[in-house]
Amino acid sequence: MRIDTSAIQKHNDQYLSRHQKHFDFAKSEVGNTEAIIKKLIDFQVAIPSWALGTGGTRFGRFAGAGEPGTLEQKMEDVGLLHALNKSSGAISLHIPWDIPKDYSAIKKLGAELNLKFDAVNSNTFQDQPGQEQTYKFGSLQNVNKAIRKQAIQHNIDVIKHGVELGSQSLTVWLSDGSCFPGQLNFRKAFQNTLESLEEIYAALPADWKMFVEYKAFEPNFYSMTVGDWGQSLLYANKLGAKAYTLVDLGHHLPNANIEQIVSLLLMEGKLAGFHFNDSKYGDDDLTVGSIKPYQLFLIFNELVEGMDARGMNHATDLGWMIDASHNVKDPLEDLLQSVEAIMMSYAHALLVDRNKLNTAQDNNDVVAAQELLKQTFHTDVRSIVAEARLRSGGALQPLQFYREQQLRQQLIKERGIATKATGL
Ligand SMILES: [Mn+2]
Repeated sequence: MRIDTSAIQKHNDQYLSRHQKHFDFAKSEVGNTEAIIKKLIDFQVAIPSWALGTGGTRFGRFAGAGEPGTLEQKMEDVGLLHALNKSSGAISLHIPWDIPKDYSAIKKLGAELNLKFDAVNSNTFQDQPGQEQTYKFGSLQNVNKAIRKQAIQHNIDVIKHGVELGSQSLTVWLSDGSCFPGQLNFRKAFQNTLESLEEIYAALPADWKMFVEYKAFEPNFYSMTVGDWGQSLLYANKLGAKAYTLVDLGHHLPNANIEQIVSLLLMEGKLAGFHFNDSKYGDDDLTVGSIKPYQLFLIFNELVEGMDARGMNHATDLGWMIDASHNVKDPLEDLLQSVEAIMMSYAHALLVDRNKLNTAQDNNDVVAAQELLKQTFHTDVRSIVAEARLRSGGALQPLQFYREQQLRQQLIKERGIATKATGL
């Protein structure tokens, strides 16, 4: 399904005068609105191909309706999001759930929908039908060389798919680890994993990056072989200049200071990018900004500060992606909410008066430093984000538009009720 641009225009006309009032007020409160809007327009957040269907838990999955059943339909869903918010101009493919059958047709569809192909993601956390070796006891870490070889080859195949589509990075997330004390020799598991990653790294094209994602626990509950940013950074440093650490917000133990982790990884030039989500307890995969919006702002504050310190391009030098699951919501509505939360946090971070903050820090003025961040966080930036969308041709109120136009009902009419997204 494609969005009729005249419908967006009509929607915007309806909300324009109210928007203008809010935006005029924001402009009077905030000094550098134009520079912020330009950065917001450039900023794009990739949508993973597994996020377009209803997720589930280990207890069950309550499927939604009108889910995309094919890669083409998933791309159309991302295209729909992008048409509304103009900030979702990339898709990240999961292999083997979404293997393109016809590369040139998929590339053509991507161009039509204005979508880039973000990082490709390998999967050695589950066995596929007909697969020779099992990953029950790990993949790249496995004590059995034949199993490691199979997992290495899979990653190399994923790179090949990515090359065909114009992706430029491979994300490796391993579920490898152990469930019980004594099960694994930590050192051997690390060494096996490193050697396996080295073989994959050797297959990377010159202009590619490898993202090593870490996770504190689950599916293994005693140890994870890439369990935290320290372990990921060890691998990335040993692998070489094209390897980086990827931060997934949900992959930390409770109350970890993620903003500090981000700051130091940036300092080392080893931050790959982000998987956005939110959590209350663990890897809850909730809507971005739904539980801890202040933490999200603090993370963006460090991102902007650290990227500026290194002269990096906010939009292109790191990978930005949502990695969430929607168990009780329409995935598309959830994704619109998530992207909006990201854009607002980014806008807030751009608003921070760096000179004032530096002065407060240099003077040990704790209250002034804290107040500066707190006041910035409470600035209403919704109309600034909406203005960026408006100027790019998006909808002033994407969620409202989605509901007014009954887009899910249209998708159900097109695809049927009992469709199932691949991989879910
Ligand atoms: Mn992730």
